[in-house]
Amino acid sequence: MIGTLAKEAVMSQPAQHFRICHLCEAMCGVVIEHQDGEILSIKGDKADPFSRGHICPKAVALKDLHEDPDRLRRPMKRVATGWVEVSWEEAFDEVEKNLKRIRQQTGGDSIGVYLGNPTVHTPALLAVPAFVHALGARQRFSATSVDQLPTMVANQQLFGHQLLFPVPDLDRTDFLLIVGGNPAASNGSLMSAGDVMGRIKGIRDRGGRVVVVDPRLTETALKADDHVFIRPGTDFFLLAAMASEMFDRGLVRLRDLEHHVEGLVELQQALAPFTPDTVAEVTGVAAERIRTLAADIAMAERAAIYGRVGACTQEFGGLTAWMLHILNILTGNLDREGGMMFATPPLDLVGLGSPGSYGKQRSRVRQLPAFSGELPVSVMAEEILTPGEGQIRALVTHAGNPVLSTPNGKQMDHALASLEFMVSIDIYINETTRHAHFILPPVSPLERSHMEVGLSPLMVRNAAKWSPALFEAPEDSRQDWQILSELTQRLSSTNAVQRVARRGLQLVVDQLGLDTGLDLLLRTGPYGTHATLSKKGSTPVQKLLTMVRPKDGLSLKKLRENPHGIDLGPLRRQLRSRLETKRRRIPLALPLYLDDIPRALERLQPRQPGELRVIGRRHVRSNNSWMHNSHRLVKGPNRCTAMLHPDDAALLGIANGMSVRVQSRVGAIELPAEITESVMPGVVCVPHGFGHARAGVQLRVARKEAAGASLNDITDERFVDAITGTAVLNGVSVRVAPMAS
Ligand SMILES: Nc1nc2c(c(=O)[nH]1)N[C@H]1C(S)=C(S)[C@@H](COP(=O)(O)OP(=O)(O)OC[C@H]3O[C@@H](n4cnc5c(=O)[nH]c(N)nc54)[C@H](O)[C@@H]3O)O[C@H]1N2
Ligand SMILES: Nc1nc2c(c(=O)[nH]1)N[C@H]1C(S)=C(S)[C@@H](COP(=O)(O)OP(=O)(O)OC[C@H]3O[C@@H](n4cnc5c(=O)[nH]c(N)nc54)[C@H](O)[C@@H]3O)O[C@H]1N2
Ligand code: SF4
Ligand SMILES: [Mo]
Repeated sequence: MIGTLAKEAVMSQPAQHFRICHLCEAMCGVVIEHQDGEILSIKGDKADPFSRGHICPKAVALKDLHEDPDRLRRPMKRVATGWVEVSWEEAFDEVEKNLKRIRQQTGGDSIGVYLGNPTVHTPALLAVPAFVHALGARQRFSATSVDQLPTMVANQQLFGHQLLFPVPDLDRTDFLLIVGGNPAASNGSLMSAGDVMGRIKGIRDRGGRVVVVDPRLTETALKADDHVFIRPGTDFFLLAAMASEMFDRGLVRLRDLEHHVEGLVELQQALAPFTPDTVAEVTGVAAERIRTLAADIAMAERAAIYGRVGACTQEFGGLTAWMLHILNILTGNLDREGGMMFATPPLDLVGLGSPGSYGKQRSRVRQLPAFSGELPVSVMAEEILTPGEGQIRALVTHAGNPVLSTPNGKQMDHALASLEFMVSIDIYINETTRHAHFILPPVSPLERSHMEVGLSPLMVRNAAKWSPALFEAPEDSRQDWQILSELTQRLSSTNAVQRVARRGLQLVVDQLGLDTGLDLLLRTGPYGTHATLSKKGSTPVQKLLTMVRPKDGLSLKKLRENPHGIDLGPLRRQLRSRLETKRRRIPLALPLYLDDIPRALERLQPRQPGELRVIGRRHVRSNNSWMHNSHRLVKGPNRCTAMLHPDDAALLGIANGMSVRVQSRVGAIELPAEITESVMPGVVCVPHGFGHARAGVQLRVARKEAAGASLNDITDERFVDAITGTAVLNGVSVRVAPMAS
């Protein structure tokens, strides 16, 4: 009795913690109510000016993730009998010894690194470049080449910097065209927008229009004014025909861009073969519809033409990403209010990061081009499996699951199993990390401070937010940046001069901590309290303005004082000062793109009878491959199904719910059929990120309740976009057959 009373006496009151949800690009503000180390509830933070109280069902997974018994708390070593916990010291020593040994024997060419998607969702991103440099890995890969690489290449080619992402000015546009994106499920991507569907609804409420181009009638399409079914992989044809139509009808209206572009005539000539009539059959979009769409967009006062994963990870991803930028330019909507604009983020990554370079290196086996020193992940398995000089013998993964996320997952599985040494910085023993020799787990996301550094150039409205850790990190634990920093120090060459020459920022992070590094960036950023870091192109006037900027500019202290975040206003025009291309012009007709047009012309054919192509699908309660271990998120009907049109199902003798086999060149998967008119005939739609039944995966809930099949066991590592090497994850040819019962 006394004991109970005493306990009650020390019980604290419930407290509120304001935080950014780091799970997707929407950056929602959440209010976490907690007491004595327990999370009581997670709700939307209405006082957050960016997300305005919006959250999605995944927010509650922050609690599940924190409490998940399968989430690793200690470094793990794989031994003959399974996994054992080891001390950080032993893990770091062994990792250092093995990586150095292999590097000494066969050099940096035999060391690979794979950076996964959550790398971008942790401020530890700032510690990554120095780590990769210290590791000396010459074979660098990331989720970029199964995602937005074509857009980054187009940014670099047209605007001179890979991170100059134009984002749709959702709050002011009159016309939004969404090509291959489903924000109702993804909550927006390459456009960080709290309450993205609320903002999209706002367009319609203002009398504007929203049109979705997608082979599936998606959740977003259902909320749009119009939906255009398109055959997978044919968006380039549609967009090129829209451009030709604009040229032919005199609808090209460059507005303020007139003096910023070159190559308009060559562009018009190159696109001439693609007209509404010539592309109607291949795209499955009627010529009249294409004409109307082109005219509507050209006439709209403010239009934003936006494309996402479905537009990038397809056969002509490079050309499609280029055409998306081109159409925004031809309609004068680039860098214009209500069009596609550049953010002015609190941390200026564009000023800090490399502009990017195309094709300076090629992959050893297949000669695919590198972008900014990074190779397309479609070649990673063959670089591990093909013997010879430069074969990858050791691999480091950070927050990545390439076995489920990259094409031909079975081959990747096999490749990882053959590595001489592998270390994963990760929180789970999953399909990928089960092959590692060591796993180094960071703390729970609630045990570290947070800022979305990597997403800062993508915000549809400028804002700044930072969250402190909610819970104290357990003793003897490490954050992602601390793991990376420790490895950086251990793996750097002992040459002191080289060490000092490392980026100033990295030294700050290593010596004074990540938050001090963030503070430095905020203070020297566009809203900071101090003079900007020396930046190309800043005029004396700009410098002067910076000097007289009021002292209460952005700093970490200011963000601490404003836990709901700070609004920094709508997007602003800035093309003139931002363009980093030669002569500060946008080259419209680059050979890189024009040279790929003959390949497209060869594909300008109608669909063969019976031809089936598989595309992907996302669900609001799932997140890539790693959030199926939350019972609350996976409960309910099986979401890992193969959607088929009723006409195709009838031809193949498949009934709803029947188990089917979907077969491609590289393999087959089995899963239930879901017959629905929401996919167009000729399309099979399967979500990615499932396939948890593989031996050794230690995700109890995912295995039991959501094992599913992995779409990437049938996507094909040989099928890539010719320009960028990006994996074709949408539009792979497949055969479908009912399973013998
Ligand atoms: N067929 C098909 N394939 C696709 C896609 C598709 O649309 N269709 N989409 C592609 C896209 S867009 C992407 S971005 C990729 C994603 O590809 P990946 O990044 O390779 O895979 P994820 O599923 O995001 O896996 C994230 C990993 O990070 C770990 N993790 C989670 N949080 C943390 C953390 O805070 N720290 C550390 N160190 N680890 C953490 C998880 O345990 C998991 O192992 O998948 C791609 N694959
Ligand atoms: N709930 C949830 N949210 C997420 C994620 C998640 O896995 N789950 N992942 C996050 C990540 S890493 C990313 S990159 C973003 C992705 O964000 P989005 O790109 O918005 O997400 P997807 O749902 O993959 O949308 C791609 C759409 O392209 C369509 N599509 C497929 N092939 C084609 C084609 O050939 N042409 C056209 N026009 N459309 C095509 C698909 O039917 C699909 O509707 O989402 C992020 N947010
Ligand atoms: S949309 Fe959902 S997952 Fe994305 S940031 Fe908001 S709450 Fe988190
Ligand atoms: Mo992604």
